[in-house]
Amino acid sequence: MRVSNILSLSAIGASGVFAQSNNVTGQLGDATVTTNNPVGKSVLATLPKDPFWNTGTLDGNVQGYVSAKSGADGSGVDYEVSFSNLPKEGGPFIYHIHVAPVPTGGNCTETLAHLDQFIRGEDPACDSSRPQSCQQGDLSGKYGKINSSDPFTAKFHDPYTSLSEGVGSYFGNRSVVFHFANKTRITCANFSVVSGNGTTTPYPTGTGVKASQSTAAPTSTGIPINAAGVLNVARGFAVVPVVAAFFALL
Ligand SMILES: [Cu+2]
Repeated sequence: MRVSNILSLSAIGASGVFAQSNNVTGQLGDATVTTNNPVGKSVLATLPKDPFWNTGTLDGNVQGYVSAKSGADGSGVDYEVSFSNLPKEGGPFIYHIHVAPVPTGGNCTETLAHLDQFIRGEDPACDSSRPQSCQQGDLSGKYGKINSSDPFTAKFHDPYTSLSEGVGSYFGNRSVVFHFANKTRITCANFSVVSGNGTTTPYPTGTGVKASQSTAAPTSTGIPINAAGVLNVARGFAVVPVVAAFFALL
């Protein structure tokens, strides 16, 4: 399945149908506004006690969280971020949504690359005046790096990420990574759903599936198998960030 998806993706890229040469944007175009985010749904990623990487400029770990909830009328996502106990040097710090969750053991490298469904890549840097042209996961690129203020807090609305399970822009099963300015990964945390899964039948992101949730049993890709028509499309998009990771590891 993976091979066939890579091949189909290559075909899209080669066709040039979505390619735009004048503006910086993804191979599949600019990011699109997400809709149908379940009203009342929220997710939270809280940084762990211990850092993944400590160069000696840290006293314990950076503390904080990224919380997010569905935007008004289900359009986009409203974020609230808070970080404190920042490293004494090495800023401005950056943070992103990465495609893969943090594995047991906390290895931030295994979160792979940024959420980048439209295959935009890292360079040139995100232009915050055109957030739709940036990697979807590049939250600090779009909404501000973390300078000297400690604690750092911010609230912003991002139209291009989703809390609707089963689409590629969904990040409730992904992670956030906090970096030094030089991109070294300091710490990372998984998002998890904390409330209001809307009309979507919840399924665990960790182990096991309850028998009562059989209508939404995970497939091997972790996507519920109900609503097959929608998911045939969604599955194609969902694999894009994974493929992109091969090109944009950092
Ligand atoms: Cu990152």
